[in-house]
Amino acid sequence: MSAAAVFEMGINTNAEIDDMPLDTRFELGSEITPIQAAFLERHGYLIFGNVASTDEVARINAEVNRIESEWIEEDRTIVNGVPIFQGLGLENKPMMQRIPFSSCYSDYIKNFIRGERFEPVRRLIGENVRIGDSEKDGCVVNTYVNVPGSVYPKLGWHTDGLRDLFYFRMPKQMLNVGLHLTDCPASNGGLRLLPGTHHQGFFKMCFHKLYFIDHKPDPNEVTVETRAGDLTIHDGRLWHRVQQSPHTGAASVRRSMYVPYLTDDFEPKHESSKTPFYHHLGALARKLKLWRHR
Ligand SMILES: O=C(O)CCC(=O)C(=O)O
Ligand SMILES: [Fe+2]
Repeated sequence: MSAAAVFEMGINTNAEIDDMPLDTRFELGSEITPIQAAFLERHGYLIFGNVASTDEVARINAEVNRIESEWIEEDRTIVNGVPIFQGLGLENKPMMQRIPFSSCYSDYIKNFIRGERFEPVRRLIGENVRIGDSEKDGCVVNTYVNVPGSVYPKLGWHTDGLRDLFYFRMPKQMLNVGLHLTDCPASNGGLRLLPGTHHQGFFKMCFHKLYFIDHKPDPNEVTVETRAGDLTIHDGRLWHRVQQSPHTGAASVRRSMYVPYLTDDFEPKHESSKTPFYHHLGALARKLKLWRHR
């Protein structure tokens, strides 16, 4: 293709994106289309509908529930140096609200996230990309619920590049891939994104909002409505949050699973891995919350 033709294609793609709603649900095919790539570049995220079937979602949820019961039984509080968020869920029963390294404890999840349908997502991230089952926090499952003993009913504004900011470096593009395991209409809270903020500079990425403390809706935020089985991709530099459900009990439950696609050096964790200091802070905050509840 000539340079002029490529240039023209770019102009047409941009014009098409101007007309697309911010909550467009795309279809995940065998490749990421130029429109999808351009939408991601412009806004910093993509929403794909119906990536996992109802049966697959049910199976993953069953696996997560099994891991949760086993860990409750074992009184496990930490995996590879990463604390599990432990709260009290429905009927005031112990609940694991953030399960790290899930794919190390479930062959089904481990194989599922390596399925052919995710190849275009993996290739979008880069050629030399691997799934880090035992790196960073592994494949994390978040379960939000709004009950008095919950330590995780919502998540304040943040970017996922905070760790880099501590080292005074601008995070490189990192794409976070989330599989949604429950239906979540806007009326049940859920994921909120601030489009285009992945293009902001270092200063705004540090100070645009108060990390994790600020929960206030932003007039420019986009509400991501998901059905169980949808997949989202968001740029790690984008500001986002999880809005608390206005419902309580079972109606407020929302579950998401984030698959770690990594490109940096292989750094597996193990039982004696040190707890990163920000996890110490979080663990303290959750303890205080539960203590106040008791
Ligand atoms: O639950 C979600 O969809 C978002 C979770 C999130 O932003 C995070 O864990 O950093
Ligand atoms: Fe996040």
